[in-house]
Amino acid sequence: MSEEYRSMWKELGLDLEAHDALLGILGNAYNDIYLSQKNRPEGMGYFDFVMSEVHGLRIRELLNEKETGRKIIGSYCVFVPEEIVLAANATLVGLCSGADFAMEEVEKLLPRNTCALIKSSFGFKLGKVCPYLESADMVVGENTCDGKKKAYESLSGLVRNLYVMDLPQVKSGHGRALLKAEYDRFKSAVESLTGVTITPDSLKQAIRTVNAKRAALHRLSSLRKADPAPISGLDALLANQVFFYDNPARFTESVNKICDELEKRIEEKKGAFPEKTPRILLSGCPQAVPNWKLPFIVETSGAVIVGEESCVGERGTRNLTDDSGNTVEEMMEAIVDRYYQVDCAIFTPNPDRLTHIQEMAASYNADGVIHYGLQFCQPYLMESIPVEKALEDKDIPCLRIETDYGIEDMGQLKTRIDAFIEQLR
Ligand code: BJ8
Repeated sequence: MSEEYRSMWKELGLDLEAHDALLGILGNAYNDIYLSQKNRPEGMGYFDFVMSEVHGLRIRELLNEKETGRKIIGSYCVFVPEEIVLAANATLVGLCSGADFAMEEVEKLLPRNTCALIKSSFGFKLGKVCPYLESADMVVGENTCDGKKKAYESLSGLVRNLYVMDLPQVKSGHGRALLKAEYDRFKSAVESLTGVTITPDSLKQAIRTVNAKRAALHRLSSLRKADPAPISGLDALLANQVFFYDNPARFTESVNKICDELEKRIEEKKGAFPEKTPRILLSGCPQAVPNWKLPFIVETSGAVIVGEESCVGERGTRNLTDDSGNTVEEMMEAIVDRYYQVDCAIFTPNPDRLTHIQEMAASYNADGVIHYGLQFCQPYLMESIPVEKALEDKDIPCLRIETDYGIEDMGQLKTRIDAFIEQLR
């Protein structure tokens, strides 16, 4: 790593030794999991580069933005509207993390039986290894699951400027009104952070920018319906993960470029895996970088992942925001309408998610669904049972997995996944 990056990390307050260790693990995992894949689209070179610079060049860019007065806002959930952030001339970055770090320290603040995603976020803070978190001028927490909402109480003592957004748990008139009130409050908070008043023009432009990012991923998703699948699930997951870090316009362009290449591959019947490879839909908890364990096992066991019903995937990016409004208020209503459709398992009841999984399984021609639940994640583990039932009703085999970020259960997971794939052949 260049000396320039090291001094940048030091200025951000990172623990350089711990950070070196993290980058070492990340680099090795990336080589073993990503670069060892065969038949990758050439366009993935861009994402390989992004990952190799995820704590380097991208952080340099964010710090350059800060020097011009632009603010950086970090978030842990897809309910934080990027449209509002961009319209106020700020940048949104995802902060969720997918690796265990500083667990001893974490367990002094959180019960051991907290999900890995929450623990990991604390670990990256306590271990001083996340340059995104340390660059953020505002960190947004949201009242979603009990684990997150209680964890933010402790996180408020660890990060500066934690902003907590309340979210509805029930999709009712009251629920929508709460979401609208909270988005209005968030808009005011972002405006006062940046000193920029959102205008109809800036909000429309922001909606279009975020819509373009999502539309590029929709295009990518629909190309995965082909058999042979033109891109591996691992590579498609990476694009969905980079969505949360990259410059929006550059991301959109890079995904569209891959899609152009995938269209040609489909014409030539060139796949990431041979035709008739068993096709799997993944459903459940979000998979943040570098949580690639499950797709790695699935795709080295003779199946291909063709879709992710996840917030790092279709649940997060599924709907566009109507950009036809003329006033800020009309567009704020459109933003609420768009996010209100996100069918996170924290909602009760949550029938739309079951229907959406059935629809995804059909439209991606999935032979089976693997439900991915993080240990101690009550919303998704509870909901995995009705998900399995809804799939049974459509004669779609479902395997429910409960795991964490550790590698200890890899052998056991592989045995179960092998048997599941065998059943699909
Ligand atoms: S909209 S899925 S990003 S809350 S895995 S922390 S639910 S105990 S992440 Fe999420 Fe927003 Fe919902 Fe999506 Fe809690 Fe479960 Fe942990 Fe989770």
